[in-house]
Amino acid sequence: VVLIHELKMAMKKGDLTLFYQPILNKKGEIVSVEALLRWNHDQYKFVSPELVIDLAEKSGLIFDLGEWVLRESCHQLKDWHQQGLESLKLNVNLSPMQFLDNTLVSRVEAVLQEVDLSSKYLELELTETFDIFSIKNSIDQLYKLKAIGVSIAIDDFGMGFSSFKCIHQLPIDQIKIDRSFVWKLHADDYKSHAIIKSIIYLAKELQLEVVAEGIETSKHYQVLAEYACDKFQGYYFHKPLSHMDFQNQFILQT
Ligand code: G
Ligand code: G
Ligand code: MN
Ligand code: NA
Repeated sequence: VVLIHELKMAMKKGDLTLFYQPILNKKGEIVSVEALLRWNHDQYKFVSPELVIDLAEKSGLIFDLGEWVLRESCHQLKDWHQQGLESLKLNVNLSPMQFLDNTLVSRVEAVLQEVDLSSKYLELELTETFDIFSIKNSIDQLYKLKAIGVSIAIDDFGMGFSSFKCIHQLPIDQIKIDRSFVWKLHADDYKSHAIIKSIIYLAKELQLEVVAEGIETSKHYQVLAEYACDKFQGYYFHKPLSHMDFQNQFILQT
């Protein structure tokens, strides 16, 4: 309860920040960044984003927090576009709870308009570990988001209880293979190899993009590249970076 109050204060004071983790294509070019929430708490230093999201969901702050994350990251992306990274895209995590808000779609539209950012640069990630089907209107809202040109990704794919149902019934564009499968890609773990190959095969059949997350070693990368995964994300390439670090590394100073 104290923390919820502090989270409200943090939102006001500007103690929440976003980090950005690069996502690479097959050529090794950075094609997108995933915005990840960080809370710089005076006392506890870093509070884990899982806890922050959990608190926000329980307190109802998630609606405003989610909108803040979207607005902040879209502004940042626009800035990077203007600094020369014109084709960079943005991945933003959505809490499934945000679909309880019937104004979600119009809020997303309003932010894009305010920032003057085309919807084609925005990809919203929906975690598969929550039952999105249990929320009334969630599928309608997804179709509306898609209709305005936003892409939809299924995050943590394979960890939920309805992976195939999500693929079958939701208007998705991208699958993000859960990192737990990536981490088990040892030479002798034939099941992990089979699972990953199948996910990639399925994605191709349905013309969905497939991203592997949690890539930590060159071995992980090699195997995924061999299986023709489209995009790659993980500490092996880049950790989530502060906007300054991202800028210093990837934007040529003029
Ligand atoms: O950044 P990190 O890997 O520690 O994130 C941990 C979890 O918190 C991940 O599941 C991630 O999807 C989630 N997360 C991080 N930032 C956000 C956010 O802005 N919104 C939502 N809903 N989840 C987030
Ligand atoms: O669930 P989601 O994919 O949104 O989670 C993103 C989280 O994964 C972020 O908190 C990020 O810090 C973390 N992450 C990204 N790449 C790696 C990685 O290679 N290894 C580990 N352990 N975590 C990662
Ligand atoms: Mn994610
Ligand atoms: Na994930």
